[in-house]
Amino acid sequence: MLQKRSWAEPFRIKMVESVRMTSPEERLRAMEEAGYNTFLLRSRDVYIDLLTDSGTSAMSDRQWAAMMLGDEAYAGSESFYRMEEAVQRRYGYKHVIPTHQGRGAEHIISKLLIRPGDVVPGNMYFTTTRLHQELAGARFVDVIIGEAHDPASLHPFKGDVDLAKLEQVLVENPGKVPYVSVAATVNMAGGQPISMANMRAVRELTSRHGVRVILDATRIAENAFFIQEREAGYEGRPIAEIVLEMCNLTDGCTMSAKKDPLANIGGFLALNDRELTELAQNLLVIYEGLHTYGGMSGRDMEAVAVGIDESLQDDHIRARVGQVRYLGEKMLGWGIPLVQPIGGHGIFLDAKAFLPHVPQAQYPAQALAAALYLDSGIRSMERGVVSAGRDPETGLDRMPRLELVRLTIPRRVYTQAHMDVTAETALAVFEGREQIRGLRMTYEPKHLRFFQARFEPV
Ligand code: PLI
Repeated sequence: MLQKRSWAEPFRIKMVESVRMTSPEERLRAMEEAGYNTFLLRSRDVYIDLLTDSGTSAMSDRQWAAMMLGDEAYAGSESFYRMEEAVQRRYGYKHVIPTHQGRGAEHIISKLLIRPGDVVPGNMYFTTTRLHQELAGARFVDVIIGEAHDPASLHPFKGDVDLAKLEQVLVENPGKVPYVSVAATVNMAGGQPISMANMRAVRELTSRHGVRVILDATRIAENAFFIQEREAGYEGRPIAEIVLEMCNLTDGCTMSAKKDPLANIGGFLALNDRELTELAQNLLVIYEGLHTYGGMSGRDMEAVAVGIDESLQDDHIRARVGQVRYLGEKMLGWGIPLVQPIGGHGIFLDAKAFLPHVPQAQYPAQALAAALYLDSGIRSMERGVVSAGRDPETGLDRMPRLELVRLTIPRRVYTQAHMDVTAETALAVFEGREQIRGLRMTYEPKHLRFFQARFEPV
């Protein structure tokens, strides 16, 4: 008798793309040419690409069909109005400002709201978000709960804001906090969710201080899945309803449509305040494009409009997070150290526990990402001291407690067999971990160094 019935993805595959397996010698040459930075590898040299879930989703037949309807008018494109309608209906904000991708929206909102000397609290930093806040003159203050910095903590909502820490920042900096930056889910913590109860408490606290809440909605559908699964009162509630409820607790959002909304490019800023919207639209024409395309083509906006609806279907999101969990549970079964609970968009290997013999100053996560590639051509990403960058005030490296390697799962792209191969790669590297050496940085760009830095083995 079958004890358990399996589930499968709610789609079938209509088009395929070949991938290439390389030899160990080819991979070593490619890694050396890439300066031990997986961002600098050519995709043709990658077998299973888990660098990011950003812009790497497989689009549906409906998205591709909608792209044929793209209205490429410079001004007043019908495609913009279709995307605007989808954003208003699904996320509930009044005004939609299209941008070329998420960081375009972060740039506009940071320029608009931040004055030099301001303080922006948030539930852990994200690289581009914090950099735009800093470039606008603010200092970012991390107010996430302490559990988020502990890879082994099983807290169900590691994305929650520590309300006491937030209140302290608000009390100590009157008139200097333009907004609180809240992400759902929290990428750098391992794709960890924030609870609705915590979001409601953040709303109440900030209302008392007259401070806005700007949501990073990039992976909000995944966040809603965890709320549906774990939070009292949300069991059985549709994902779409949970998303709308969460957005309603905020004043606006930035969105990278390259993640949840299943598009290959695109993003937006959404706001409720009319005056602020007009100012944002005015900045938009300087930095992105006219307010009815903002750096996207008409067909991109069509793909986003359809993708938003698809991203909020319960069976889609269950399969998406389910695939990530399948991979993580396999690795956990073999004792491979990773961030728990398993998050929404990828597996985050704990490089400090994986390579205890490599000091953090020798970039253990960067070295581990290189080792995974050398073993089987699987591409992952460092999320540790390299990504954290330097403190703008002291110029010294920030030494984050989390030193992670992210194996990020693109949406609707890979099969369960790809997950098996990935888990087996992690196991092979884990078994040979004592051979892995640290790295030294040989080239360091000024901003967002993880994208272009180069390394060599020590
Ligand atoms: O890559 P953009 O500019 O469309 O979006 C920036 C961005 C904002 N917020 C969050 C939480 C992100 O994860 C994010 C981009 N993330 C990338 C590229 C990633 O690989 O995770």
